Amino acid sequence: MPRVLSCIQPTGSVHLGNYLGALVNWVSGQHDGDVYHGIVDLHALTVTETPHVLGNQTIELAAMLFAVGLDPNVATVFVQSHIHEHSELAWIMECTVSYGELSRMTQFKDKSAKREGDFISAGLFTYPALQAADILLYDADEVPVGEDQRQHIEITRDIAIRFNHRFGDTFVLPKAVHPKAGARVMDLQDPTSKMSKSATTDSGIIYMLDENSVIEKKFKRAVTDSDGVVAYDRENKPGVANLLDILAAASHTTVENLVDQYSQYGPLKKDAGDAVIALLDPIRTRYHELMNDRGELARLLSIGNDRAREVAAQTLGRAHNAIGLLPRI
Ligand code: ATP
Ligand code: LTN
Repeated sequence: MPRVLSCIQPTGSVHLGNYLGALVNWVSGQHDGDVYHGIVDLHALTVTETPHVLGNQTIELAAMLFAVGLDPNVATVFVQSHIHEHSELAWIMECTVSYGELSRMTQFKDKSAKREGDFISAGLFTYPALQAADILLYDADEVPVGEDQRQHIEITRDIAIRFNHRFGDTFVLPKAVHPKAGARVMDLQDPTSKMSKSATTDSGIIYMLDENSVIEKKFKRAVTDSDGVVAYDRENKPGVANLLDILAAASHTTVENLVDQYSQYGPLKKDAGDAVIALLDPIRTRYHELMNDRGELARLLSIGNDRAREVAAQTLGRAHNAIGLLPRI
Protein backbone atom coordinates (compact mmCIF):
# COMPACT_ATOMS: atom_id res chain seq x y z
CA MET A 1 0.00 0.00 0.00
CA PRO A 2 1.43 3.40 -0.88
CA ARG A 3 2.05 5.83 1.95
CA VAL A 4 -0.06 8.89 1.16
CA LEU A 5 0.18 12.28 2.88
CA SER A 6 -2.28 15.17 2.60
CA CYS A 7 -2.19 18.25 4.75
CA ILE A 8 -4.69 20.98 5.41
CA GLN A 9 -4.20 24.35 7.05
CA PRO A 10 -6.53 25.25 9.93
CA THR A 11 -7.64 28.54 8.43
CA GLY A 12 -11.26 29.52 7.77
CA SER A 13 -14.38 27.42 8.10
CA VAL A 14 -14.82 24.22 6.14
CA HIS A 15 -17.48 24.54 3.43
CA LEU A 16 -19.39 22.30 1.05
CA GLY A 17 -16.76 22.82 -1.68
CA ASN A 18 -13.98 21.52 0.58
CA TYR A 19 -16.19 18.60 1.58
CA LEU A 20 -17.45 17.44 -1.83
CA GLY A 21 -14.21 18.41 -3.59
CA ALA A 22 -11.71 16.93 -1.16
CA LEU A 23 -12.81 15.52 2.19
CA VAL A 24 -15.22 12.98 0.70
CA ASN A 25 -12.26 11.49 -1.17
CA TRP A 26 -10.10 11.48 1.95
CA VAL A 27 -12.76 9.41 3.68
CA SER A 28 -13.33 6.98 0.81
CA GLY A 29 -9.57 6.71 0.19
CA GLN A 30 -8.61 5.87 3.76
CA HIS A 31 -8.71 2.15 3.05
CA ASP A 32 -6.77 2.33 -0.23
CA GLY A 33 -3.47 3.49 1.19
CA ASP A 34 -1.58 4.06 4.40
CA VAL A 35 -2.87 7.60 4.72
CA TYR A 36 -1.60 10.44 6.88
CA HIS A 37 -3.57 13.66 7.29
CA GLY A 38 -1.75 16.54 8.93
CA ILE A 39 -3.43 19.64 10.30
CA VAL A 40 -0.59 22.00 9.51
CA ASP A 41 -0.96 24.78 12.06
CA LEU A 42 2.69 25.87 11.80
CA HIS A 43 2.15 26.69 8.13
CA ALA A 44 -0.78 28.91 9.10
CA LEU A 45 1.59 30.83 11.40
CA THR A 46 3.27 32.31 8.34
CA VAL A 47 0.28 34.63 7.93
CA THR A 48 -1.43 34.55 11.35
CA GLU A 49 -0.59 37.01 14.06
CA THR A 50 -3.67 37.07 16.31
CA PRO A 51 -3.11 35.28 19.62
CA HIS A 52 -5.31 32.35 20.73
CA VAL A 53 -6.96 31.77 17.37
CA LEU A 54 -4.98 28.98 15.81
CA GLY A 55 -5.50 26.46 18.61
CA ASN A 56 -9.28 26.74 18.37
CA GLN A 57 -9.20 26.47 14.61
CA THR A 58 -7.01 23.38 14.91
CA ILE A 59 -9.32 21.55 17.30
CA GLU A 60 -12.37 22.55 15.22
CA LEU A 61 -10.79 21.20 12.07
CA ALA A 62 -9.82 17.97 13.85
CA ALA A 63 -13.42 17.54 15.05
CA MET A 64 -14.62 18.13 11.50
CA LEU A 65 -12.21 15.56 10.02
CA PHE A 66 -13.48 12.92 12.45
CA ALA A 67 -17.09 14.03 11.97
CA VAL A 68 -16.92 13.55 8.19
CA GLY A 69 -15.72 10.01 8.74
CA LEU A 70 -11.96 9.75 9.03
CA ASP A 71 -11.35 6.81 11.36
CA PRO A 72 -8.30 7.38 13.57
CA ASN A 73 -7.69 3.65 13.67
CA VAL A 74 -7.35 3.62 9.89
CA ALA A 75 -6.14 7.09 8.88
CA THR A 76 -3.42 8.84 10.85
CA VAL A 77 -4.74 12.31 11.71
CA PHE A 78 -2.17 14.47 13.48
CA VAL A 79 -1.40 18.05 14.45
CA GLN A 80 1.85 19.36 12.99
CA SER A 81 2.91 21.42 16.02
CA HIS A 82 2.45 18.39 18.30
CA ILE A 83 5.18 16.54 16.44
CA HIS A 84 8.31 18.57 17.16
CA GLU A 85 10.22 16.69 14.47
CA HIS A 86 8.54 18.88 11.82
CA SER A 87 10.28 22.03 13.06
CA GLU A 88 13.55 20.19 13.60
CA LEU A 89 13.69 18.63 10.16
CA ALA A 90 12.53 21.93 8.63
CA TRP A 91 15.80 23.54 9.74
CA ILE A 92 17.78 20.79 8.06
CA MET A 93 15.65 21.29 4.94
CA GLU A 94 16.37 25.04 5.03
CA CYS A 95 20.06 24.18 4.94
CA THR A 96 19.50 21.85 1.98
CA VAL A 97 17.55 24.25 -0.22
CA SER A 98 19.01 27.36 -1.79
CA TYR A 99 17.91 30.97 -1.58
CA GLY A 100 17.57 30.94 -5.38
CA GLU A 101 15.26 27.92 -5.37
CA LEU A 102 13.00 29.45 -2.72
CA SER A 103 12.94 32.74 -4.65
CA ARG A 104 11.43 30.97 -7.64
CA MET A 105 8.36 29.73 -5.74
CA THR A 106 5.28 31.28 -7.30
CA GLN A 107 3.26 30.93 -4.10
CA PHE A 108 5.78 33.09 -2.25
CA LYS A 109 5.76 35.66 -5.04
CA ASP A 110 1.94 35.78 -5.07
CA LYS A 111 1.46 35.83 -1.32
CA SER A 112 4.18 38.38 -0.64
CA ALA A 113 2.85 40.63 -3.42
CA LYS A 114 -0.62 40.48 -1.83
CA ARG A 115 0.86 41.48 1.53
CA GLU A 116 2.59 44.53 0.16
CA GLY A 117 2.97 47.02 3.01
CA ASP A 118 2.19 44.25 5.51
CA PHE A 119 4.61 42.16 7.50
CA ILE A 120 6.17 39.51 5.28
CA SER A 121 7.68 36.87 7.54
CA ALA A 122 10.81 34.93 6.70
CA GLY A 123 8.58 31.91 7.37
CA LEU A 124 6.52 32.79 4.32
CA PHE A 125 9.73 32.55 2.30
CA THR A 126 11.02 29.31 3.87
CA TYR A 127 7.54 27.74 3.92
CA PRO A 128 8.51 25.08 1.30
CA ALA A 129 11.29 23.81 3.61
CA LEU A 130 8.71 23.10 6.32
CA GLN A 131 6.46 21.48 3.74
CA ALA A 132 9.37 19.30 2.57
CA ALA A 133 9.88 18.25 6.19
CA ASP A 134 6.17 17.33 6.48
CA ILE A 135 6.42 15.11 3.45
CA LEU A 136 9.84 13.52 3.96
CA LEU A 137 9.27 12.75 7.65
CA TYR A 138 6.58 10.25 6.73
CA ASP A 139 8.38 8.58 3.82
CA ALA A 140 5.37 9.58 1.73
CA ASP A 141 5.23 7.94 -1.70
CA GLU A 142 2.32 10.04 -2.89
CA VAL A 143 1.12 13.54 -2.12
CA PRO A 144 -2.28 14.38 -3.61
CA VAL A 145 -2.28 18.09 -4.42
CA GLY A 146 -3.86 20.59 -6.78
CA GLU A 147 -1.89 22.41 -9.47
CA ASP A 148 -0.96 25.25 -7.09
CA GLN A 149 1.10 22.90 -4.91
CA ARG A 150 3.00 21.01 -7.63
CA GLN A 151 5.99 23.31 -7.41
CA HIS A 152 6.26 22.59 -3.68
CA ILE A 153 6.33 18.85 -4.28
CA GLU A 154 8.97 19.31 -6.99
CA ILE A 155 11.19 21.31 -4.64
CA THR A 156 10.68 18.62 -1.98
CA ARG A 157 11.96 16.01 -4.43
CA ASP A 158 14.92 18.22 -5.31
CA ILE A 159 15.75 18.67 -1.63
CA ALA A 160 15.48 14.92 -0.99
CA ILE A 161 17.70 14.12 -3.97
CA ARG A 162 20.29 16.66 -2.82
CA PHE A 163 20.25 15.37 0.76
CA ASN A 164 20.50 11.72 -0.34
CA HIS A 165 23.39 12.64 -2.63
CA ARG A 166 25.26 14.55 0.09
CA PHE A 167 24.66 12.27 3.03
CA GLY A 168 23.57 8.91 1.63
CA ASP A 169 20.18 7.39 0.94
CA THR A 170 17.85 8.69 3.65
CA PHE A 171 14.59 9.98 2.23
CA VAL A 172 11.93 8.42 0.03
CA LEU A 173 11.33 10.51 -3.09
CA PRO A 174 7.68 11.59 -3.08
CA LYS A 175 5.57 12.24 -6.13
CA ALA A 176 2.64 14.57 -6.60
CA VAL A 177 -0.54 12.80 -7.61
CA HIS A 178 -3.74 14.28 -8.91
CA PRO A 179 -6.42 13.68 -6.34
CA LYS A 180 -9.44 11.82 -7.66
CA ALA A 181 -11.58 14.63 -9.09
CA GLY A 182 -14.34 15.50 -6.66
CA ALA A 183 -17.25 17.72 -7.46
CA ARG A 184 -16.34 21.32 -8.22
CA VAL A 185 -18.77 23.39 -6.22
CA MET A 186 -19.48 26.94 -7.28
CA ASP A 187 -20.66 29.89 -5.21
CA LEU A 188 -24.48 29.93 -5.05
CA GLN A 189 -24.57 33.71 -5.56
CA ASP A 190 -21.82 33.85 -8.18
CA PRO A 191 -21.85 30.47 -9.94
CA THR A 192 -18.93 31.38 -12.20
CA SER A 193 -16.59 31.47 -9.16
CA LYS A 194 -15.76 28.47 -7.03
CA MET A 195 -17.20 28.32 -3.56
CA SER A 196 -14.32 29.66 -1.49
CA LYS A 197 -13.74 30.83 2.03
CA SER A 198 -12.05 33.93 0.65
CA ALA A 199 -15.27 35.09 -1.10
CA THR A 200 -16.45 38.55 -0.11
CA THR A 201 -19.90 37.51 1.11
CA ASP A 202 -21.20 34.43 2.91
CA SER A 203 -24.56 34.19 1.20
CA GLY A 204 -23.34 31.91 -1.60
CA ILE A 205 -21.29 29.63 0.64
CA ILE A 206 -22.67 26.60 2.44
CA TYR A 207 -20.59 26.09 5.58
CA MET A 208 -20.49 22.64 7.09
CA LEU A 209 -21.85 24.11 10.33
CA ASP A 210 -24.70 26.15 8.82
CA GLU A 211 -28.05 25.36 10.44
CA ASN A 212 -30.62 23.58 8.25
CA SER A 213 -32.78 26.70 7.99
CA VAL A 214 -29.78 28.70 6.77
CA ILE A 215 -28.93 26.07 4.15
CA GLU A 216 -32.52 26.05 2.97
CA LYS A 217 -32.52 29.83 2.63
CA LYS A 218 -29.21 29.93 0.76
CA PHE A 219 -30.47 27.39 -1.78
CA LYS A 220 -33.78 29.19 -2.17
CA ARG A 221 -31.88 32.39 -3.03
CA ALA A 222 -29.35 30.69 -5.32
CA VAL A 223 -28.72 32.62 -8.51
CA THR A 224 -29.98 30.84 -11.67
CA ASP A 225 -31.02 32.57 -14.91
CA SER A 226 -34.16 33.85 -16.56
CA ASP A 227 -34.85 31.30 -19.29
CA GLY A 228 -36.58 28.83 -16.98
CA VAL A 229 -35.28 25.62 -18.61
CA VAL A 230 -33.55 22.95 -16.54
CA ALA A 231 -30.54 21.82 -18.58
CA TYR A 232 -26.92 21.04 -17.78
CA ASP A 233 -24.79 23.70 -19.41
CA ARG A 234 -21.90 24.90 -17.25
CA GLU A 235 -21.02 27.72 -19.59
CA ASN A 236 -24.38 29.26 -20.37
CA LYS A 237 -26.35 28.14 -17.33
CA PRO A 238 -23.76 27.99 -14.54
CA GLY A 239 -26.25 28.44 -11.68
CA VAL A 240 -28.51 25.59 -12.77
CA ALA A 241 -25.53 23.35 -13.61
CA ASN A 242 -24.11 23.98 -10.14
CA LEU A 243 -27.41 23.01 -8.48
CA LEU A 244 -27.51 19.81 -10.55
CA ASP A 245 -23.88 19.00 -9.67
CA ILE A 246 -24.49 19.58 -5.98
CA LEU A 247 -27.71 17.55 -5.96
CA ALA A 248 -25.98 14.70 -7.83
CA ALA A 249 -23.01 14.65 -5.47
CA ALA A 250 -25.12 15.00 -2.32
CA SER A 251 -27.56 12.26 -3.32
CA HIS A 252 -24.91 9.94 -4.80
CA THR A 253 -26.36 9.90 -8.29
CA THR A 254 -25.44 11.41 -11.66
CA VAL A 255 -26.53 14.60 -13.35
CA GLU A 256 -27.84 12.53 -16.30
CA ASN A 257 -30.20 10.74 -13.93
CA LEU A 258 -31.50 14.01 -12.56
CA VAL A 259 -31.80 16.47 -15.36
CA ASP A 260 -35.01 15.06 -16.88
CA GLN A 261 -36.77 14.97 -13.54
CA TYR A 262 -37.04 18.75 -13.32
CA SER A 263 -38.86 21.30 -15.39
CA GLN A 264 -38.69 24.21 -12.93
CA TYR A 265 -35.97 25.80 -10.85
CA GLY A 266 -37.99 25.91 -7.59
CA PRO A 267 -38.17 22.14 -7.03
CA LEU A 268 -34.52 21.74 -8.12
CA LYS A 269 -33.40 24.28 -5.52
CA LYS A 270 -35.60 22.67 -2.87
CA ASP A 271 -34.27 19.17 -3.57
CA ALA A 272 -30.65 20.33 -3.74
CA GLY A 273 -31.09 22.07 -0.36
CA ASP A 274 -32.81 19.02 1.16
CA ALA A 275 -30.10 16.66 -0.12
CA VAL A 276 -27.36 18.86 1.33
CA ILE A 277 -29.20 19.10 4.65
CA ALA A 278 -29.55 15.29 4.75
CA LEU A 279 -25.84 14.99 4.04
CA LEU A 280 -24.58 17.59 6.49
CA ASP A 281 -27.01 17.20 9.38
CA PRO A 282 -25.43 14.01 10.82
CA ILE A 283 -21.94 15.43 10.29
CA ARG A 284 -22.85 18.57 12.22
CA THR A 285 -24.39 16.51 15.02
CA ARG A 286 -21.24 14.41 15.32
CA TYR A 287 -19.09 17.53 15.18
CA HIS A 288 -20.94 19.11 18.11
CA GLU A 289 -20.82 15.85 20.08
CA LEU A 290 -17.05 15.81 19.70
CA MET A 291 -16.63 19.51 20.47
CA ASN A 292 -18.65 18.95 23.66
CA ASP A 293 -16.55 15.96 24.64
CA ARG A 294 -13.03 17.32 24.53
CA GLY A 295 -11.68 14.25 26.32
CA GLU A 296 -12.90 11.99 23.52
CA LEU A 297 -11.67 14.39 20.87
CA ALA A 298 -8.24 14.51 22.49
CA ARG A 299 -8.23 10.71 22.66
CA LEU A 300 -9.00 10.39 18.93
CA LEU A 301 -6.32 12.92 18.07
CA SER A 302 -3.73 11.30 20.28
CA ILE A 303 -4.11 8.01 18.39
CA GLY A 304 -2.89 9.74 15.22
CA ASN A 305 -0.35 11.92 17.00
CA ASP A 306 1.27 8.87 18.65
CA ARG A 307 1.52 7.01 15.35
CA ALA A 308 2.84 10.06 13.51
CA ARG A 309 5.37 10.79 16.24
CA GLU A 310 6.79 7.30 16.05
CA VAL A 311 7.37 7.48 12.30
CA ALA A 312 8.65 11.06 12.43
CA ALA A 313 11.13 10.32 15.23
CA GLN A 314 12.63 7.42 13.28
CA THR A 315 13.02 9.46 10.12
CA LEU A 316 14.58 12.42 11.92
CA GLY A 317 16.97 9.99 13.63
CA ARG A 318 17.92 8.60 10.24
CA ALA A 319 18.64 12.12 8.97
CA HIS A 320 20.77 12.98 12.03
CA ASN A 321 22.76 9.77 11.61
CA ALA A 322 23.26 10.36 7.90
CA ILE A 323 24.57 13.88 8.53
CA GLY A 324 26.69 12.54 11.36
CA LEU A 325 25.52 14.85 14.13
CA LEU A 326 26.96 13.88 17.49
CA PRO A 327 24.58 11.29 18.95
CA ARG A 328 22.67 12.50 22.01
CA ILE A 329 24.61 12.11 25.21
P1 ATP B 1 -9.25 29.61 -0.53
O1 ATP B 1 -10.44 30.05 -1.29
O2 ATP B 1 -8.84 30.56 0.54
O3 ATP B 1 -8.13 29.11 -1.41
P2 ATP B 1 -10.62 27.23 -0.26
O4 ATP B 1 -11.93 27.39 0.40
O5 ATP B 1 -10.57 27.19 -1.74
O6 ATP B 1 -9.70 28.35 0.28
P3 ATP B 1 -8.48 25.34 0.26
O7 ATP B 1 -8.00 25.28 1.67
O8 ATP B 1 -7.67 26.04 -0.77
O9 ATP B 1 -9.98 25.92 0.31
O10 ATP B 1 -8.76 23.88 -0.26
C1 ATP B 1 -8.92 22.71 0.51
C2 ATP B 1 -9.38 21.61 -0.42
O11 ATP B 1 -10.72 21.84 -0.84
C3 ATP B 1 -8.55 21.48 -1.70
O12 ATP B 1 -8.39 20.10 -2.00
C4 ATP B 1 -9.42 22.13 -2.75
O13 ATP B 1 -9.21 21.61 -4.04
C5 ATP B 1 -10.81 21.82 -2.26
N1 ATP B 1 -11.79 22.83 -2.66
C6 ATP B 1 -11.81 24.10 -2.21
N2 ATP B 1 -12.85 24.76 -2.76
C7 ATP B 1 -13.50 23.89 -3.56
C8 ATP B 1 -14.67 23.98 -4.40
N3 ATP B 1 -15.38 25.07 -4.48
N4 ATP B 1 -15.05 22.88 -5.08
C9 ATP B 1 -14.34 21.74 -4.98
N5 ATP B 1 -13.24 21.58 -4.23
C10 ATP B 1 -12.82 22.64 -3.52
N1 LTN C 1 1.10 24.15 1.24
C1 LTN C 1 -0.14 23.38 1.30
C2 LTN C 1 -0.38 22.78 2.65
C3 LTN C 1 0.67 21.81 3.04
C4 LTN C 1 0.90 20.53 2.47
C5 LTN C 1 1.98 19.96 3.21
C6 LTN C 1 0.29 19.81 1.44
C7 LTN C 1 1.57 21.97 4.04
N2 LTN C 1 2.36 20.86 4.15
C8 LTN C 1 2.44 18.69 2.90
C9 LTN C 1 0.78 18.54 1.15
C10 LTN C 1 1.86 17.99 1.88
C11 LTN C 1 -1.28 24.30 0.92
O1 LTN C 1 -1.15 25.50 1.02
N3 LTN C 1 -2.40 23.74 0.53
